[in-house]
Amino acid sequence: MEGRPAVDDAALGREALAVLEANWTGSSTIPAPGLYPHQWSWDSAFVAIGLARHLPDRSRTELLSLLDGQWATGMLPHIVFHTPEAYFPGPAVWRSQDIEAAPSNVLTSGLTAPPLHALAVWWVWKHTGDDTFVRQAFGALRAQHDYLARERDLGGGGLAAIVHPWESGMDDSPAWDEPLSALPEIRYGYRNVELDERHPDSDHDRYVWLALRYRNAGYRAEYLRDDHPFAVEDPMFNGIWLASCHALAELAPVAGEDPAPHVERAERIRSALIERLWNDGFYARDVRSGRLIPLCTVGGFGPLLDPGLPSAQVTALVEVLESARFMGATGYPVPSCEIRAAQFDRTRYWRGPSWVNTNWLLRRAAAVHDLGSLGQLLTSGTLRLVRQAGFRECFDPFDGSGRGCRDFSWSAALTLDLLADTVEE
Ligand code: 9WN
Repeated sequence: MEGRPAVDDAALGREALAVLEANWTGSSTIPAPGLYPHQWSWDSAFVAIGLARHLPDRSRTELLSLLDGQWATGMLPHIVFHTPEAYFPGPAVWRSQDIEAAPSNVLTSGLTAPPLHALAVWWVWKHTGDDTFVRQAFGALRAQHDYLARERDLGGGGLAAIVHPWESGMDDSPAWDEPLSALPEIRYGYRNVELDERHPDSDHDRYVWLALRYRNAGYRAEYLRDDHPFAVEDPMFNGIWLASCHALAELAPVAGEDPAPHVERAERIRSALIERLWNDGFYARDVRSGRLIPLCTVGGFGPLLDPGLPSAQVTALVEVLESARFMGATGYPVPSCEIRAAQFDRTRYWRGPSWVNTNWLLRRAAAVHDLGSLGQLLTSGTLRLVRQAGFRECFDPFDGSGRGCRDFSWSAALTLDLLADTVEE
């Protein structure tokens, strides 16, 4: 299905629903036909958010089927393989069936993804008032957060570290160039042809090498702590985690649980973000070198999702976001890397193009901080992108042309949410 320019909001909404219908497998939504034939973790959370006001039953099923892939450690995998569809790296690479903590009834990857799920459950609850769903999901979400606190605080300062670029959801972000360049040069010579446009050989081979090292170490926490060569504290991953802690605190009474531990965790993450990643902007920290990575990407705005972020940080971040370094110059919100950086590339994936999911997250941040005009700019700019180019994976931030695959689920789902907002405003 090709997204044609949709003349009015109702037509755009119908096209979005048609894409999500086509990508629905019966228990979850694939990110896009062909390239992504399984269930991806944060994609599912975005789909559930987008459908909450349209097909809430679908949102609930989506999230619960993702939680089926959770490991006994609490780790929520970044891919759940519900079908034997070919994908690289697939189950034969991850070998979750050899891991005792992995579920026995479904195959998964061994990495995690940005922990957006508590926010997604909260979102569904807010729009449906379904307490039973909250009670069904709460234990798994709490376990996911406990896992991050217990096994991923590799820097020891209260933040969760990603151990692979795929865990950020922003695979080829130039923020990972420096930690990746410290790894040995790898040449496996095999790769998914479809990835060619996206990642140079050397990056993709390093991604696979890192994943295999972790797998060969049995996905052990001690290996991550002592030996794994890639560990980065990402402001977007942690900003999302913080927002999800607030969500869990609000959901706790519904599930008959104490909100206090989640409030305390949110405060600890906020302090750690400011102490460890703030330097007139939020930057990723390479835990192995101990250095901040001096590059401004869209990930640096993640902590804006925190309603308790001090106003000094909020003001400084919004100024940069609206400036000619980001959306002030491009015409479309929000380039994934600041445009004056040498690494900026308007055509390449997370190295420059705009994405509907990060626009939606920043739209959410604007709502949290009562920044009405910023929120409107993000909504109208994002709707202009999908109206003109269809539900593409990402977009050239200067001319709005579509990049990556077509009929991309989160682009469709979050469009539905933005359309619902424009009706409510
Ligand atoms: C690796 C599915 C996923 C998204 C990520 C996006 C991309 C995969 C890839 O696609 O990652 O997991 O093949 O590059 O970067 O955000 O979840 O849509």
